Formats: sequence, C-alpha cells, structure tokens
Amino acid sequence: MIKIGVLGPVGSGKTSLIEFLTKYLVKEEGLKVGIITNDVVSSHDAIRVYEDLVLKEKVIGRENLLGLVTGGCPHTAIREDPSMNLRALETLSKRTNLDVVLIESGGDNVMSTFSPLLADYTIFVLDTAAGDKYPGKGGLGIIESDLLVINKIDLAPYVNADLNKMKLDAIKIRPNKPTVFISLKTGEGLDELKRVIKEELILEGLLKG
Ligand SMILES: Nc1nc2c(ncn2[C@@H]2O[C@H](COP(=O)(O)OP(=O)(O)OP(=O)(O)O)[C@@H](O)[C@H]2O)c(=O)[nH]1
Ligand SMILES: [Mg+2]
Repeated sequence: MIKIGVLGPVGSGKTSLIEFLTKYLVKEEGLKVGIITNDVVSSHDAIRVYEDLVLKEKVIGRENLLGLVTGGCPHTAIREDPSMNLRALETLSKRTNLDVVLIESGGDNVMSTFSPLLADYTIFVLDTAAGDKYPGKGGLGIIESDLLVINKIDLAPYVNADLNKMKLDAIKIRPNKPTVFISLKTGEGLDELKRVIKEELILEGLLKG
C-alpha cells in the first residue's frame, strides 16, 4: 500500500486534487483507494469527500474514508506527532484492503512536510491566485515534496501571475523533481498530472508499465 501525502496552504485545492486523483486511480487504474482528511477544527473535508465520492459518485465505500479533527497546528499531526494519522491508517487497513491511501494535511505554511513514517510520496499544492512569488520564495515543504502541483492556473491572468516565471523558479529550487501546472476547474494539465502520478506508481510497483 502506497501512502500519498497531500499538503499546501489553506484553500490551494488539496481536497479537490484528492477527489480528482481518487476518481482517476479507481476508475482508470482499477486501484482500491482510501482517504484520510485532516481538518483542524471541523470535519468539513471529510463530509465533502463523503458526499462527493461515497454518496454521489460512488467511487469509494464509506469504509475507505476517515476524517480526523486534529485540534492543533496542522503540521504537528503529519510530522512532529503523526500518531493520530498512523492509527487512522491502521484502522483503514483493518477495515478494507487498499492499494493507495491519500492523506490530506490541514492547510499549512510552506515549511510543512510529512513525516516519512506517514507518507511514501508527497504532493505540495500551491494556489496560483496567491501570486507568482512562490515557488521562488522557497520553503522546505515546496522543496522537499516529490511532486509540486501549481493549481488554479485559470486564475493567473486575474492576479498577473507569470506562469513561466513560476516554472523557472520551480526548476531552480527543485532540480530533477516534477512540477505540474493544472486547473482542477478547467481540466488543463490534468492529463500530464495523471501521467506523472502513474509513473510514480509504476516505480512503487503498484502498477504495471
Ligand atoms: N478557479 C479555480 N478554483 C479552484 C481550483 N481548484 C480548486 N478550486 C476552488 O478553490 C476552493 C478551495 O479548494 P479546496 O479543494 O477545498 O482546497 P483545500 O486546499 O482542500 O482547502 P483547505 O482544506 O480548507 O485548506 C474551492 O472553492 C474550490 O472549488 C482551480 O483549479 N481553479
Ligand atoms: Mg481541504
């Protein structure tokens, strides 16, 4: 079972990305997917995923989903003391047989990273609508993540975000690591995202090439 950690600032599109990836991995790759959401003070994301993927789209069963309310600063629950999430992983594994678990961190800052105990592969999601200063400004989470997803590129013209600058900055601070530009709203870049994720799952031995 591969554990994929998804993190990034508040509202950057983590849950939207997880919903997209779950549909792709289940429907197109035939994998069994579980989801753990981390919210700090609510169960908002777990309820949303339950309504979208369990009730409406019927892509996963309710036993494949677990929502955590961490109560403290988000990165504590995925890095300093990931015990709550490790227990959640154990619970999911006992309930059902899974190939992949997607773990969403609560929205956090650019220094946030996953404990290697919790995630084998990490995706950092940035929001283009926050401007083009990042990824150039750096931050451990952006630098260390296996895949950088720059989301909401449909909003770039409204905030004068220069996507080419973001691309060059990403290459500079993350040499030899992939960055994908997407819009989960318009669908732009999503084929490339699927291609990159598939390549990683093949490397992990979960999929045949
Ligand atoms: N225009 C646009 N909106 C998007 C895109 N992706 C997500 N959104 C919207 O952005 C908002 C936040 O998306 P979420 O997926 O909830 O973001 P999140 O990172 O999970 O948010 P938190 O868990 O609260 O930190 C929602 O209203 C989404 O519909 C995109 O590519 N373009
Ligand atoms: Mg979310």
